[in-house]
Amino acid sequence: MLTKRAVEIRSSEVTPQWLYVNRRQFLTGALGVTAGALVGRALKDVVWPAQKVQADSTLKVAQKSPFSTNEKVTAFNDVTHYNNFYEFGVQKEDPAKNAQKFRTSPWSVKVGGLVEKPRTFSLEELQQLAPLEERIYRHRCVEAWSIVVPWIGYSFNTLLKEVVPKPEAKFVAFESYYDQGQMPLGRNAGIALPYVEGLRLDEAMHPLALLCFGMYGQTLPNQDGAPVRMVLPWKYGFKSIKSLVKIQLVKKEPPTTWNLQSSQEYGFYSNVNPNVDHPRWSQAKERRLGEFFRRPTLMFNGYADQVASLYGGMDLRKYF
Ligand SMILES: Nc1nc2c(c(=O)[nH]1)N[C@H]1C(S)=C(S)[C@@H](COP(=O)(O)O)O[C@H]1N2
Ligand SMILES: [Mo]
Repeated sequence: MLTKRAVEIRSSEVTPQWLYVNRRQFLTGALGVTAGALVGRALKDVVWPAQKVQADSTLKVAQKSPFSTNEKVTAFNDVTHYNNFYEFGVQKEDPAKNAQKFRTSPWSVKVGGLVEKPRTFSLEELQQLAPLEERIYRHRCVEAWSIVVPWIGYSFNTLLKEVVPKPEAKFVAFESYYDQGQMPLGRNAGIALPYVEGLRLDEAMHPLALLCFGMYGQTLPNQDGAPVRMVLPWKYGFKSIKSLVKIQLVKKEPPTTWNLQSSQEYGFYSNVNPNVDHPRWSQAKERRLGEFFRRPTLMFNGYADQVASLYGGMDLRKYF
């Protein structure tokens, strides 16, 4: 069982000691004895905002998940330096460079639309809805590269059950954070921002759909979608929307960023399918980062046993 919640191990245990001592000296020097009488957290946020973002890294995992693959995990360095996060630039090495100062605290996620209990969650509230699990998933980008990542989070359906979808709700619409000030390269990304994505409600309810807060035992690096993202391992990577700020339950299929950009190339479903090629390249094989030879791509990225029944009776060439 979880001995300590993620939010409890923040700052004091994770902050390097020199930083912690300096901060205390700074507080005492600047504010004298009155500092202790003030609300510690609020004061800390005011006095030392940048430190808070950088030093919070360890994320305690309560349990390993039976959904994990036993394939070799991709090197942390590859997963954090070969990214798609167009808000921070369109080259693979751009997000690692340009997202370093992205402010991810404080953070909140607004959940509403066709639900009985609409609510805005702080990141801390969201993290505590369920014990955090480590799930080692394959991730397959539509561009035909892939990675294996030990993500940390819990099934997205936990959040849905918390807000209680109304019977009319049929789809879930997701939206990423967007701020031109912090993301100046977003203007030149060639896609409409904020980034939006969507799932059919039954897909969103599937236990494999992960609400993700971390990876490799740490909170998410900014370039990988801090502080909270979706991970949908049976779908092409672009469905796994990063830096989530808004979730709406809706009646109709919501617009999705890459489909808006080019509907012939990127469908709403975008389930990994080696038998349906992208108009401009084959989807039969993929390159795993860190490996030389390409490997065959698996139907539903290897998750067919779990998810194929969601698409029974559907022509997967039509609903690509
Ligand atoms: N907001 C947002 N989410 C996004 C993207 C993006 O550009 N912006 N890129 C997507 C694509 S194409 C992929 S493959 C994955 C990449 O996740 P990773 O960089 O953590 O491997 O994020 C997806 N989520
Ligand atoms: Mo992707």
